[in-house]
Amino acid sequence: LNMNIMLRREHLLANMCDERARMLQDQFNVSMNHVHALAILVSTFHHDKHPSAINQKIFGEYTESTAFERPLTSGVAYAMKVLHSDRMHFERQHKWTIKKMETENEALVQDCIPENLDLAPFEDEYAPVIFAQETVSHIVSIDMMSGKEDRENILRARASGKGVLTSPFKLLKSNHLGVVLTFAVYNTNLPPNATSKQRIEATVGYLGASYDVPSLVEKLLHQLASKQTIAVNVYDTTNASAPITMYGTDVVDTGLLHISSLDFGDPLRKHEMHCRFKQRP
Ligand code: WA2
Repeated sequence: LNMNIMLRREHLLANMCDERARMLQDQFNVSMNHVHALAILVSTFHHDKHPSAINQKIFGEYTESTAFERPLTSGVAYAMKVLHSDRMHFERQHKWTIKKMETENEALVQDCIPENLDLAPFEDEYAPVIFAQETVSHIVSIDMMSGKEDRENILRARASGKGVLTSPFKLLKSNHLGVVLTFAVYNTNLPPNATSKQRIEATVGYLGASYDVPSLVEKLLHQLASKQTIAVNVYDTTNASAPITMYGTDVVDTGLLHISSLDFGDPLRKHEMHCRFKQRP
């Protein structure tokens, strides 16, 4: 009998964990598809249409009113590819200068230096945000290539043509770890078998979505009345020997552990959901 109860407990935990992992993965996949569609929208109505049919107001309204299509995202934005030789022209046209991304510590130090305009330093190219959903309007004019994680994502997205994910990192104006999903936008109709060199050359910009993982997973789990029963942790396990906690508090060992795999569609990143009962039997 005791054995039977133990087995049932194990099954219960496995089912609950798999269900939650599947929900998270499905919701992520839904929003990823919609972010992809936004990249095509920008290509069609901003780059292929002269004059462009999109400006910040239209992008802001459209992305706000379709936000329900992108569960788990905290905001979407579009950054343009700008070569250094085009920087002056670009800045004059937009009537603002390209800013460098900075950590909060740097910001504190720089606040003490008068006349510091935190201009992006000279690089061969930039990725300033020109359109943003209201929720992430603070990144407009910031060069996304000046942030390590964003830069890596941009380089990988444009060479591959796929949606790519960053490792968890602290997003701007957020106190949580989050991840960024990026799709490149291309100027020509690239053949499906295009080389990465062709892709890089045809790149005109980058459509990205940010995910504030802790608050969004919290919201998802809240919908399932089980928070008193099981403790859930989500990890980025890309580096198996140094997993990064994306959601959940310190683990309390209560005996049983179930691990459900999570697939967020970027083969370079690995994620897992770990579930435990909050109480021993
Ligand atoms: N979006 C929102 N908050 C952030 C962030 C970001 N990146 N990076 C750091 N904090 C426009 O991949 C292109 C969005 C980057 C896209």
